[in-house]
Amino acid sequence: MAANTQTKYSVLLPTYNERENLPIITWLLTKTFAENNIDYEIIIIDDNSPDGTLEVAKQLQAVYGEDHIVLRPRSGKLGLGTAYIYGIENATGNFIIIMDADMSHHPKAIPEFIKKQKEGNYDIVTGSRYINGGGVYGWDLRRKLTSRGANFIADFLLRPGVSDLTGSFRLYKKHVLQQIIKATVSKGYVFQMEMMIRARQFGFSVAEVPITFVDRVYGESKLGVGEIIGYLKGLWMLFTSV
Ligand SMILES: Nc1nc2c(ncn2[C@@H]2O[C@H](COP(=O)(O)OP(=O)(O)OP(=O)(O)O)[C@@H](O)[C@H]2O)c(=O)[nH]1
Ligand SMILES: [Mg+2]
Repeated sequence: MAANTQTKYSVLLPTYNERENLPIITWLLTKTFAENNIDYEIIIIDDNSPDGTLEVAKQLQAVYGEDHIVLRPRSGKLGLGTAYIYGIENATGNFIIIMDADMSHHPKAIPEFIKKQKEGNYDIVTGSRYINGGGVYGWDLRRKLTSRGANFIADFLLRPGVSDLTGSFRLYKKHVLQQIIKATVSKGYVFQMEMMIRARQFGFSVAEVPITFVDRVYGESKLGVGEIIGYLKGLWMLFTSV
């Protein structure tokens, strides 16, 4: 118990049209932290979702309390990269957990991330779908191949030593994330990968934990040809510049 008193975890939860998913993910997060006696806050960064996600977030804050649910809404859809930066600026924890709000990332993995981090005092622990024990459920073959292909090409060109580069379920020491995010220039899917490349560049230690990724519970997916081309362009930029 005493070991946890100085350690606090800030979960950054960026949301855009997640009104159905948000109550479930919030409940699972609060349950996981409470059961494991972990000090935490959940920072919800909503970008003025047209589906009224912020109204749902306010109700959740009323239920779970302002010390556990922090609302940091923004006026429009400004993108994930700046949502994380805004979240970090508002975080009071010394560790940051980044995850999606659409239930693709299950909170039950968080205690494993924390355990792993402590084992080697790692700077970063990243959830991997592509190591033993991990996996992907609910995706069609096209989406699976796209994800595998994206990781394969990045691994081939950049040799980052991390098996899941495009995943976004990660635990960071706060100052480490601050430094990495400041150096990261990409947008879109390449963003998560660049963060790992920068981590290696700065010499930060990265450990992996297997995770099971499930396709989003509610809402439409947006991966299209534009995102794939954007990814390849970003990859090339990194390959020629890092
Ligand atoms: N604040 C904010 N959150 C966003 C934005 N775009 C996406 N998100 C959230 O970021 C997380 C990841 O986005 P997703 O849309 O799930 O991306 P994805 O998993 O690659 O694609 P899906 O197949 O649609 O799930 C989710 O919690 C989204 O609600 C944005 O512009 N601003
Ligand atoms: Mg998703």
